[in-house]
Amino acid sequence: MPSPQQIVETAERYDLPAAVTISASGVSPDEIALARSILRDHATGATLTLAQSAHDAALGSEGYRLNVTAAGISIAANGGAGTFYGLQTLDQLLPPARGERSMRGVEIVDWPAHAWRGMHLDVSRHFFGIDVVKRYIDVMARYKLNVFHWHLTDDQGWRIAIARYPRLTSVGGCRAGTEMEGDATEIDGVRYCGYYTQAQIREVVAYAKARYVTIVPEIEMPGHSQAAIAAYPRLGCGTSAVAVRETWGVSDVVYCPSEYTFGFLENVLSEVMRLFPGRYVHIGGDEVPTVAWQRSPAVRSLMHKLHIATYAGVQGYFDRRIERFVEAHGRRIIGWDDILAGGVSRNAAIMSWHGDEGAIAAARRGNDTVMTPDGPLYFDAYQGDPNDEPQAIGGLSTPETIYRYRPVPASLTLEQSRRIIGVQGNLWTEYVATPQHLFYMLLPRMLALSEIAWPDPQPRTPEAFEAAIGTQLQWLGDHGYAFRVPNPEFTIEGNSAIGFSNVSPSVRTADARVAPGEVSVTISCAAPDGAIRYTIDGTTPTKASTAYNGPIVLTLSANQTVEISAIAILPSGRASTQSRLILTGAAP
Ligand code: TNX
Repeated sequence: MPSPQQIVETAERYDLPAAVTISASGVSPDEIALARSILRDHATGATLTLAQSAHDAALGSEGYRLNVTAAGISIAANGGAGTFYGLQTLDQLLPPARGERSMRGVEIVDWPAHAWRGMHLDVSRHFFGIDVVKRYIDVMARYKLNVFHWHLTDDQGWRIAIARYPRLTSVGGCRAGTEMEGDATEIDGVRYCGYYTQAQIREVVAYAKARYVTIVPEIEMPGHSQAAIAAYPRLGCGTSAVAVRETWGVSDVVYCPSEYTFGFLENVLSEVMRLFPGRYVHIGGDEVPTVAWQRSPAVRSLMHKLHIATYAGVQGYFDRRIERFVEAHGRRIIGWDDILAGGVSRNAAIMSWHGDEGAIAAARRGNDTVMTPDGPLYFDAYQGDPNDEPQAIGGLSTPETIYRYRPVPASLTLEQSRRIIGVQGNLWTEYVATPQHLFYMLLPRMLALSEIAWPDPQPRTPEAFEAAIGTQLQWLGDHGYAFRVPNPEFTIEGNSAIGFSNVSPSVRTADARVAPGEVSVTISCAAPDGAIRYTIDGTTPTKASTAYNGPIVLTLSANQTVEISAIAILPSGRASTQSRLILTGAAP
């Protein structure tokens, strides 16, 4: 996972030897070391040939060929990224450390459909230290994602040290409290702080680079900037001082388009660009309330002087000034699709979060666009019944809904569709306060993201994809990732179900009408070592409920309803939420 673009299984088998023999040409020592560590993890030797020379046009800069024959394993690529991805695939093909000592022959030719395969993380609403960030990047790279969008600033906290403006972190990095879960009117009164030093940022940038992940830093402007304005009140248009925001939602406190603000942002961005070598700088641009601008005499005179008629025009002026500065430093801006309203240049890349609409508008205008629609690709949405899940922002996003999402809108012409440079998941953290919860929100959903980011078209049905998740869950569990345990699935056998519909995936309840008589129900779970417990009396199953050991056989009479509820439990004791099957004997 993600599925390779082309894979052919051959009749050959490769019996793995005890010794490691690696022959490499053109490959960096880092990739050779990675190959060794993968073989060590699988407790095996192998005869492995790594060849890297830029001549295979079919592969591009990130593709690879991987062959397993009776004689050994070979990986060929044009560059380091291709070799790295070939090795990730090898890691998934090798038998487990205690598994059989041979491999099936395969010929794989693989390359990504999308150049931007991103995952975002909001560290402002809740802060995550660099060890957590590195684990996040690790798992991204394993599934061939290559852009880490680091949302470093927002109303609720400024998280990156800027040498020239120490108050950004000493004041902007702390809030006096946080709204209570489930009650936005109550503040817990617990001081909440966190930021990265520049040395830590450099460390993470280097760590990501070694895994072919580029970091896109986001410095929000002109909205979502209350933490910065709390630190340096002159940045705002208001006259009264503000504190770092303690509640979620959108703040009215925004940067004033003054020379002081532009000077500040240029100084901040200069430091940011020195830390992050990637091509893109994310300047935010979403959700900018204009009340502060409307009240400001300074904004009124600016509009008069520059003949700007609307507040969208003021944001356009703001964005273009910043864009000119960023471009003068050889970089490009990317911003949320809200920046389209003010009329940015063609060079600006757009991150489309308002469904596909922003992307369609951007692609038609000729702007490069990353698809990250609120809904399927918002990893802060619920993954199941809100009654069973930890508090989330709303909506529903499951591996299946993500897998079904098509990143290139069908209404675009071929020419316009070239503007869709990739796809990304966003993980906002208003309700995500711990690393454990963070990985619960990320995994296994991110595997579905990798499947729509890397191959195109999708080689598997959504059902086959969900079934294939199992092997990956084993790996994630073995490596200490606290993924969400997938809900058990039901299959009805021996009786042709009259109607079997997943009435509402959000409540994980299936409704089936069956012919009266004997009905056999099978329960399965994607996690290979998950044990299933169930009830048939309408109560919520617990770890003490009946253990599932094989098909449940029921005899249903006409109009009789039986409800089967099941949970999956891992050896670690972590359990899924319940899935319910409501079976009704059809009326004669
Ligand atoms: C909107 S998406 C925001 C974020 C919130 C998110 C919650 C976007 C560009 N802005 O500030 O965290 O909704 O889903």
